[in-house]
Amino acid sequence: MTAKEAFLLEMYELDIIKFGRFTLKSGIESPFYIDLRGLASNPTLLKTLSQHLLELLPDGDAQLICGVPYAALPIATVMSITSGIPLVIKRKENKGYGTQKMVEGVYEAGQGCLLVEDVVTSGKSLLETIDELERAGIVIQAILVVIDREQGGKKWLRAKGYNIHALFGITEAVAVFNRYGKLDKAAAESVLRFVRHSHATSAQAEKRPCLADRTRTAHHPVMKKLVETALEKETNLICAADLTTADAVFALVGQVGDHICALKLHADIVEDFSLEWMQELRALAAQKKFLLFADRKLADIGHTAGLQFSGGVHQIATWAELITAHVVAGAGSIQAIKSQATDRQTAVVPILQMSTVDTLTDSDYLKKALNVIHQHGDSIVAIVAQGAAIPPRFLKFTPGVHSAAQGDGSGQGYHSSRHAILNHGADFIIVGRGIYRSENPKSAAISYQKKGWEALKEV
Ligand code: 5BU
Repeated sequence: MTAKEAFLLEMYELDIIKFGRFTLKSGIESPFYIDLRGLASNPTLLKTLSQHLLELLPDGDAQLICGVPYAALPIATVMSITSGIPLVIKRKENKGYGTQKMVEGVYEAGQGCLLVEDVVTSGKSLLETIDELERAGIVIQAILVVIDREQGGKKWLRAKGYNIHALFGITEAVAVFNRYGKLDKAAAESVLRFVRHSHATSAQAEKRPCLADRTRTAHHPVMKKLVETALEKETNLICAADLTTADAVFALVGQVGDHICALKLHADIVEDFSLEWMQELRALAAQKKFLLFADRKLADIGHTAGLQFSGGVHQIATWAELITAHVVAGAGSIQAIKSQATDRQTAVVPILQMSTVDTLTDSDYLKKALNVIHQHGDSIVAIVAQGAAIPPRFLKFTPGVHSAAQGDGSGQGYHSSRHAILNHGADFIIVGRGIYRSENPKSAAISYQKKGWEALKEV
């Protein structure tokens, strides 16, 4: 075990890094929480940390050292004592009288400074401190951070030209905790997934139209129907009925039908699928008012995708109002659906970003996929995505929602419905096992319905 690893494990034992579900100051729900303020009361650990941070810059010739208040203040103080580099203190707020100086201590304009921070997330609060120091004439020589939450802040500051170093990245920390048995696989996956999908800020930055507005602006009849259904029933819940017999699907619909706006099906897992059964399901959907959604994930060349959509055993084109398609092969699947849904009875739901922890839908893929989506927007009503920003004309469907679990151990990653809606910008949530595996699917559906609808009103 390296000294750095031993230090990390000590931080874990002292609850400085915690795992679970935490709501951050920004309102974002995070699967981990870091609070280094407690470190001030542990002189030994503080000394070790200061040493590690100073070692990040072996040949540093800084003339000043400054900690971002408050958590990094004691860290910077110990670093100053250890290294002999004089400390300056940045005020959190202006005194409102006297010199109104924001930086206290003895310094001269033009001096180089090491800026110390406990955690970097978006980098915004660090930039505020940088601004104050620079206004006082201090030159930021390097920024030393204890933990990088890997949510873009370090990259952003580096792109702005700052020399920023982190002692640990959260990915590295998770690997260490996992290696030493402190974190189980599901929790580790949940953190990594959170990190990977942390496009949340950009998703939130673009104000999305509310459902009521969409009834006027809907560019596809299926979008209008879905939105009107959601508004009338006050639900943005899509239930994934991943059950393997026709009867089981029926039984589930009996329980949850009143609380959902769409029923998502994998027709190919229903052992006794028949078109007659589908007719009955359609009648039930009309009576209980929900849409039928085929999660077929078409991904082949256009010709094959067309046959899969309209032909075969399932004849999806005859019953599905929504169908998922990958764009990995280009626009072929979308075009095939478009050309066969001549009355616009079926709308396409392309998959942009998957919910799995090891999905290949990285930022490079997102860009290219969005290009395809843009070109065929008239037949698309919604996009399956997690935190990625999507064009506001489309609805966002987000699977990987569960109120209790963080993952399923087989790659699926979960967030709460609140997180999906408020942090990832979901308009509709897709819930499967959280409902049909619960003791009481009806009350589970009601709970997801209520939470989802309340969260949507907060957007
Ligand atoms: P769960 O039981 O809530 O994990 O089921 C989620 C459903 O959503 C399931 O039918 C998946 O096939 C589907 N899904 C998903 O989980 N993640 C994705 O990225 C996509 C679909 Br696309």
